[in-house]
Amino acid sequence: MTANKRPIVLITGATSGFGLATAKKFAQQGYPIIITGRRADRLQALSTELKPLTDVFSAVLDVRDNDAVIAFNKQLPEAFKQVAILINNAGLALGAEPADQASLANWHTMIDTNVTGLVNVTHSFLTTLRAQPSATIINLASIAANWPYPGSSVYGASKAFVAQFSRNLRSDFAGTGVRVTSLEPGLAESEFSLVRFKGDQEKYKQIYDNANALQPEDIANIILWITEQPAHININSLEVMPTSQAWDNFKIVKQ
Ligand code: NDP
Ligand code: 8X3
Repeated sequence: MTANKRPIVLITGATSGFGLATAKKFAQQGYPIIITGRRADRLQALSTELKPLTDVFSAVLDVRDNDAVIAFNKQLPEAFKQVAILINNAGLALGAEPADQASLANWHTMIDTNVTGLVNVTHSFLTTLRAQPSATIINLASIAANWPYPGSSVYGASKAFVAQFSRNLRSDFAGTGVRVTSLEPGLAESEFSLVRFKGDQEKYKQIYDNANALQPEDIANIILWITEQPAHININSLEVMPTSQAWDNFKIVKQ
């Protein structure tokens, strides 16, 4: 494919789940896409699949490594430099134990990825985004940013950071061409729970069987919709759940 005039889309965590579905969605619509993640084999396969549809640049990138993020940005080919849509999607949960039983290493990995990684990529691309006539940043937060639940301690807190960071960016960029959205999905079927529970297939089945969970394609559709709103509209935050999911009562632990 040759370079086209649609805005260039950068997606972190495009090797699975929401990121993968979003890459496919934007490619089908003819947007030039930059796909990143840590798993080179998956990026290669996706790149091969999508290149007949659009311009694709893929790069192995661990968002936790700020030197790598800066080098990645610097070394983007000329045709992909003017990123106008940033989908900060890379992220993970690890474990769901009560806080006093949780692993500190897991907590650090979630903070390093969901908070520091997202900040690294955002900071690196802000100058480019500001230089576009119109730009959109979509940050993957979660319902866990808004609602506490047992076992969510650092995961939920990391997503609350993402949600508030998004609102603060919005404040900074009010009246400019840069739009910012905090996208806050609930239960969605992807490798998320396999990662969270170290590949435990039983647990995966327990969570998703008969739950009619959101699918990655649902999130990809929403992401495309957000970006295709007229330039004067900013979707600040968007919380989305499957109809099978809702809030529960406050618990009262009797003594
Ligand atoms: P998946 O596990 O399917 O995908 C996660 C993606 O993040 C993978 O492509 C993975 O790629 C990438 N990733 C993880 N760590 C890093 C890293 N250090 N550097 C670069 N990429 C990384 O999960 P989902 O698609 O479900 O999750 C996507 C986002 O949505 C996450 O931020 C998650 O917290 C959030 N979310 C998920 C929900 C759900 O229920 N599924 C609900 C609400 C929010 P690789 O391993 O190749 O690096
Ligand atoms: C993922 C949704 O409810 O598992 O962010 O935390 S939840």
